Amino acid sequence: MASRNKCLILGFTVFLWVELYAQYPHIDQNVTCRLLRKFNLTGYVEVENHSVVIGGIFPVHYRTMPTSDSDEEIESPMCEGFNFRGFRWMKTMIHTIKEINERKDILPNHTLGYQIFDNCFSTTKAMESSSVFLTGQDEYKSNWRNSTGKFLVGIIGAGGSTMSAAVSRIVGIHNVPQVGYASSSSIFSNDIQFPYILRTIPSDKFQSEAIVNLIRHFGWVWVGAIASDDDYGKYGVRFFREEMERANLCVAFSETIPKVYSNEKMKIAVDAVKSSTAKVIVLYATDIDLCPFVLEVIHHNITDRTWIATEAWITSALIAKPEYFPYFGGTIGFAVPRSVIPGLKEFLYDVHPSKDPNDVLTIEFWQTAFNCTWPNSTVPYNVDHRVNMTGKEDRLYDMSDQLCTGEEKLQDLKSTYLDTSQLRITNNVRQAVYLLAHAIDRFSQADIREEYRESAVLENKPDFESGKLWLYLTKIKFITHDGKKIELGSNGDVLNGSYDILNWHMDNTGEITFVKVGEYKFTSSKYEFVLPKNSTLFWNTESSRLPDSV
Ligand code: TCR
Repeated sequence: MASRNKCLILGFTVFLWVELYAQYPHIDQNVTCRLLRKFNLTGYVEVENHSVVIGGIFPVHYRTMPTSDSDEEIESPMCEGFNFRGFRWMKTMIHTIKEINERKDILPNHTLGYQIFDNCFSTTKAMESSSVFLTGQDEYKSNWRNSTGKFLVGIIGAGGSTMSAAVSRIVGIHNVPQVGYASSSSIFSNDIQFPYILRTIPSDKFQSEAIVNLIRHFGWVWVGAIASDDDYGKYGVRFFREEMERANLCVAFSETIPKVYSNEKMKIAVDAVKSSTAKVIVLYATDIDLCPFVLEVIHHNITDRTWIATEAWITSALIAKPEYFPYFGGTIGFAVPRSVIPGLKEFLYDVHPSKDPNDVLTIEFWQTAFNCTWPNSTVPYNVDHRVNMTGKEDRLYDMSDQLCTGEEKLQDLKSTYLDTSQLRITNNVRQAVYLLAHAIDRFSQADIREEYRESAVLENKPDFESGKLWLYLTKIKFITHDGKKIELGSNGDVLNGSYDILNWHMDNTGEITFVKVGEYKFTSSKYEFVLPKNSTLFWNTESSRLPDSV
């Protein structure tokens, strides 16, 4: 019972009142403009009995749905398209916090609480979450230091670069550190623009360099590029183009995939691919943004191309589907190194909608995974249909006729959520939590002014400045559970790291496999490109031989 009380799982609606008293000389002096915004945020919160709270933001849905605002209320959008991978990331944050709380060697006298929200892969939701972190759930004053009696010491997230940038504009005002697990854009290396962002994923500067080295390795000189229309794709490709130029190689074309479906813009990108003689094309986008483009490639029957994948889609279940193999087989690119996380699998399996009727994410997970409706649930079960090839909305948003019994077996399920064979960004989430925990630990023990000691950080002394935690965060070095050293530079960037080079094959059961064919290691001053001659490479060309792109 005690643990149930401790654990407050939410399927709640947060109201935020913004009162604007506008005084116009020509109009009635008493005109009051009141804006009521209703946030529909979902996530998990456990703050009771913990001295410190960590925020988290994860994409558990693929997008927001349009809303119908009334005069009275401005409704925040609801979300749709359950993202099993994002749900795994969110659960990993909770798992890591629980692990740290049980450990005696980190923060022995304190435990970490959490407040975690779904951003639905949208900037709006990410910013709503940030407001709630700062103001509490139902007040309009900034009270991140004291209303709950806890410190919000930092935020894990917010996922993609564009979302993290938006969040930083809000929480950065209060110097709240943000640790990114997937925000790889090179913009965050600028610590004047983003003074409080650190990350456990390397900057794309390294990935763009790695791509050019891969291109050089295979002797390609004429390569196309397609990017998502956001801080990830645009800055990634910008760096890529600069590196190509430096290496005396040519970019045949460089187009973007629209964020909001536009037939016209999509056509420009597809036509560029179709009409170019470049047979090798870099796709700098996350899988969610890439999906409509992938459908176009299939629709136009574009085969005989070799795609260079960035880390954001190389192991994506959304794209690595056997039926797409004729078009995307032979894809080669980079991935964050894989890890095995002790105890995570068991933790992920420990999920059942009967545990808590308010745990709307678990109910939706169950309904979506087993294609059934949880009895008495108001959580819609939704089939994930994006805008289709003709640009028409092709969305089903419905409850399944079949009721869930609760006897459905997770063991029988083939779900990205439970697949622990490719823990890459998942491990970045874990290390982001560890980074914060180590820094709080060090800070709480530090030999700093007496009045700042321990109590200052952990008992909510009003003069505690979270900016001071920053000094510890950037100095932390630690060894991960799998023996890797984590060390960040003063701007919060990973100083050295590596990518696996993966190539898409099909195994004899008809599944796509991600075969590691090489490795790319880097520090800020040098790199090492390893792709042994005897690696088995699969090429999707007519001859099955290395494509020419000259
Ligand atoms: N950086 C992307 C987001 C992203 C991502 C991913 C999303 C990365 N890797 C894997 C989903 C799955 C890398 C960004 O926007 O910075």
